Amino acid sequence: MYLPGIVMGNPCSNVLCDRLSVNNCGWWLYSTEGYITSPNYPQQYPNNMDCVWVISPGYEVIELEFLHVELEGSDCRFDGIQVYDGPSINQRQLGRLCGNQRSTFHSTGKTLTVRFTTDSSQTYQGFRAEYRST
Ligand SMILES: [Ca+2]
Repeated sequence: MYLPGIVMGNPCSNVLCDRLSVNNCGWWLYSTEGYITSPNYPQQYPNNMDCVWVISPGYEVIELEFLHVELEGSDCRFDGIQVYDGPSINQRQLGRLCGNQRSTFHSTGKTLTVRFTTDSSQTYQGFRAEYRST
């Protein structure tokens, strides 16, 4: 479900900003197209990250294409990417990526949320993903 109050409001009034201030990664994206990468990309990402990006360009639907993914492990127990169909990590999960998995995700509404978490050891190059709205 699209929640315009959250998208248009001050992002620092919700729990997302607590996360941003702690980890200094992830942000809100309002451009009609753009990209996100893991911290330090294409150098190795840090341990113990929990990054959240909210993609909210304001058009009908969003396509998010992961062009490069290089994470620890292949079973999502260590480091991973989760994609949610809406403005927070409490929305329906569209899918997740680990290891070298790549995919393209489509929102049903105007907002997508991406979360990237890493554990306490073993880092890799991370990921780059591009999004566009139509
Ligand atoms: Ca790791």
